[in-house]
Amino acid sequence: MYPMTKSRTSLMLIALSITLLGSISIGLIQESEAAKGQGVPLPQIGSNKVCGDRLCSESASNPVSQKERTVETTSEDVECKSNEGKTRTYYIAADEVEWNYAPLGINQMKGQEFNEDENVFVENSSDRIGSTYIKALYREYTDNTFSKLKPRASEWQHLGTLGPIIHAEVCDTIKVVFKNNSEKLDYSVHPHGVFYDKDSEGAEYNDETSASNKSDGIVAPGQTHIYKWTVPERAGPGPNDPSSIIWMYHSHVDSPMDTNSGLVGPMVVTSKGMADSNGRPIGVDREMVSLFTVSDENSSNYLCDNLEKFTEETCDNEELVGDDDFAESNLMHGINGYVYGNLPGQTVHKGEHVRWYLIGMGTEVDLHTPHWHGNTVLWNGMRVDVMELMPASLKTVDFIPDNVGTWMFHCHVNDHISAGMMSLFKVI
Ligand SMILES: [Cu+2]
Repeated sequence: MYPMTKSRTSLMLIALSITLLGSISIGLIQESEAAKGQGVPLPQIGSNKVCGDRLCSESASNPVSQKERTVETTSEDVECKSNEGKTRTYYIAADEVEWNYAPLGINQMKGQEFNEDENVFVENSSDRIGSTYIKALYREYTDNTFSKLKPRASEWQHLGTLGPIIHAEVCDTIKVVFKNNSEKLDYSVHPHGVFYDKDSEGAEYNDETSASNKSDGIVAPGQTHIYKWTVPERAGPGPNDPSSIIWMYHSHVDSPMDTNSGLVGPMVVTSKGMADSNGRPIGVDREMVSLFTVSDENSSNYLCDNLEKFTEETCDNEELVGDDDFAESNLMHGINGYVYGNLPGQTVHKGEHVRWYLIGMGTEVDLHTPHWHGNTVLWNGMRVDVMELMPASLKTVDFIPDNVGTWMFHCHVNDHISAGMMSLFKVI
């Protein structure tokens, strides 16, 4: 190594001083921003020049939106006073129904009959179940007599196998009166995100609770349980979330079997003061929900019932039940329980504010990448047209459709495209 000369040492000291001074002044600017209660601003995304829609220009120029997009350095949790919020009551049953993954009977993505590869999943024969399966689904009723189904409004037709959407605002209480209408099987309702005591968790395990706290985890056939979930601030949108976020509820007696059987539903929580009287986010014109999952009908509670009902075989045929090709035929790659473009009701309007909630469920094959054609969405301040979902992922995106037409909305995983995890949405 060469000995350092005096003049070179002086130059390095000057450079170091300049660097240090620069760092200190940047630190002071950040500190003064934080001191104003604004948090430390994230880098600004986009600009008015390239942004053609409302969301984009708001994030670039509207100070309120800019504040929403900062990381808060101090937390001001909303304390919910008793009796402050509303109690929102839902009457939900687990009903055993026949569900057709392809009610149109064709590959609607192509407008053609199913081909040989597609018929692997949807064709019924003497030893293949086909596209219709017995499933257990959460369905909403009008009251606690559970005698009348609440009709599903047209805007929610696209929910498919999903249970009714539960809406609540921070500080509300959600009451789910649950009836298990299964003939033979125990079911429950376990929520994500919200606050619950042990008697409303909807899952039984070795948790040292007494018998009085265990009635929630296993609701026997014909029985009813009332779940009470409160909605504190920490169940609502965080600093980088939009005004409402997606949670879900599902049966948790045997979680893998129950969810493959169909018992999953969406739950949306809106920030305090940001919900209308129905608990829906103010300023959002339309909400959409999409569940991406490979429903493994081999691991459903109803495999044997389905074999008996739709084929000439039974579960006694162990060779068939253990056959790889048979198993593959029962892997239903669906969006809300529909394959190959059969999902109805995904219509949005040009220029309206759409909030699209995404749910992933399943196992290690359930790595899904929902992709919208023709339009882009905003997620956490980032512009994307593909999202990533893992099992039990819950994500919320916003967008304003600007491109009229009929577009694909599908999983971008190659295997899943081939197996039918595709749908159409319309911008009108
Ligand atoms: Cu996928």
